[in-house]
Amino acid sequence: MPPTRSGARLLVDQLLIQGVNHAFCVPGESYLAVLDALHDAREMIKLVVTRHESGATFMADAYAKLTGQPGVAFVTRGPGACNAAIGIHTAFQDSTPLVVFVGQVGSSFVEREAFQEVDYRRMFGQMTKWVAQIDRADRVPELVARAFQTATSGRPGPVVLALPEDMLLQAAEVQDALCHQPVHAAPSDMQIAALRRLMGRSQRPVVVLGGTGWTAAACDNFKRFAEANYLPVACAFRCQDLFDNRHPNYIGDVGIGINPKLAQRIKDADLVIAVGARLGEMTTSGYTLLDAPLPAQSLVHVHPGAEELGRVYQAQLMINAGMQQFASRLAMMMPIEDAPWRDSVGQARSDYEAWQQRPAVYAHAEPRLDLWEVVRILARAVPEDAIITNGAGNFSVWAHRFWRYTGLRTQLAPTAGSMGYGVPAAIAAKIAAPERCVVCFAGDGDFQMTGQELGTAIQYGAGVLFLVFNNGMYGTIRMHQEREFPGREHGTRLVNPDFARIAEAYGAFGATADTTDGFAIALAQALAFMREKHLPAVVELRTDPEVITPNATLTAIRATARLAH
Ligand SMILES: Cc1ncc(C[n+]2csc(CCOP(=O)(O)OP(=O)(O)O)c2C)c(N)n1
Ligand SMILES: [Mg+2]
Repeated sequence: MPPTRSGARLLVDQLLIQGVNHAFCVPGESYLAVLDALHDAREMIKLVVTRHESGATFMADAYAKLTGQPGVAFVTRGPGACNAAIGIHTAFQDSTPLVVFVGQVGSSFVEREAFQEVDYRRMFGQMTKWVAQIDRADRVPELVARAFQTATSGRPGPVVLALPEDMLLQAAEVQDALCHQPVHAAPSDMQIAALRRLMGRSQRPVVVLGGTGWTAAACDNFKRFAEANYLPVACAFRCQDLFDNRHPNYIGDVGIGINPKLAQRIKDADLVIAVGARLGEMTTSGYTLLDAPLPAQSLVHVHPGAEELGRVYQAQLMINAGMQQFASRLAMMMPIEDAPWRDSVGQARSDYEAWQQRPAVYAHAEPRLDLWEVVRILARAVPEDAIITNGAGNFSVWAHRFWRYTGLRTQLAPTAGSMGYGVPAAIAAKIAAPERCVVCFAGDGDFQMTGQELGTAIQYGAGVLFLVFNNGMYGTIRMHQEREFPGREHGTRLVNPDFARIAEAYGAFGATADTTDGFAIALAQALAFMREKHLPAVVELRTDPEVITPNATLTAIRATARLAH
């Protein structure tokens, strides 16, 4: 007979079986019993207490992206669940395996709109792979195992499990579950042969890598395939770490602010091989690089989720496969002989390198604080496997366009475009991989969405470098405003605090830079502080609000828009 255990103890025992060693939470009285059971498991499961539930779910998402293991978060009922929602939505759009446990009212009060009562099935129905409530303690092993199985298999994603308070205290005699086993489809011989045939007929192929589920071995296998076939390889929006950006076959990222030459190259291609990418709005420049639903180019779409294939694009060849399964077959595929596109890789690479030169916005005047130089100075100062995180905003373009991500798990960024992601993601990365250097790019708006997690970074000794690009506004929206409604700024200006002093108040290093040289000095001081104290540092960059993108000033955008209107 299995021992008698409470629902809460059963839950924590299942987490151990599922291989969980980190969980992120904001506590709530609704799941006190779980906290108590986690107390006994504290040597095995590190519980990271955050300042806001968005921090908990963003950290769990980043943890999963970085480690390849499902992220776990605990949040309390209604208000906690609402705060957590942004991380769940992000995990859904980013295909990140996540298991979120939410407190729930006791079963005797259910359906009375009791204190903080929400029906999570309706609330999270559209932004999770699965949402359920565990009503009986003896179902805990089964349902927790299914949560991990669902989150990690096929196209990964978030699962929410609600925990009625009385269930956590109920006693049950039930056996433990087994550890989950992520299951992924593999390509058939016929599909690999069909791919080779399409390649054999092509003159101008382009590859786009994206999505999740990649491993170091999968990336390596893919690299060998690309090299053997002289293929130009681009990466989807915010998936730039799937292929070493320094590699001669890497030709840039397909996202916001795409290199126009790369966009043209994709439009002119006769074969697009999209591997792992969802081919969403951002990766297709609003469904224009590939016409929807039937692209002009031949399309090979490889995706771990069967339901994703044919959702929008009617590909010539659809392959439902996990990245590891697909890439290992590619590495063994006989290369195409005398590939006619062989010499075009060099041209595509030159286009990428030209796109990384000093940008147009700085062509005429010497800026006081040169963000292009900032990226170069940073690249010289940190190890090549540094992890770069960011949230959403125009500032992130400086990282996406000018940073060279050196390989798998050097980038943590929300394809969902969630502001506030970068700060908690960086902290989670440092907690998960303390030996790595972690740098967060944040806008002034972006930073203030989750900047309070600086407290979490201090508490857990997460020595992360935060760069706050302060232009005194929600710049992205201002840019769109000037394009659509020139000269009518409204609701996008920000009055900001002194970010360096905020950092110091938390016990972090703080400095402000308003010149390029000033940045170099502040960076050196920040890195020295982080090395010595193992605590975070914040460097605020007072940027020129006119420099709204690497391509254009606000004034130029306004003037062009006025002419057009
Ligand atoms: C949670 C969330 N709220 C709102 C938006 C819409 N949005 C996208 S970028 C942006 C402004 C970002 O401002 P900031 O971080 O200062 O960066 P900047 O564009 O000024 O460089 C806003 C409000 C969003 N993407 N996510
Ligand atoms: Mg800003």
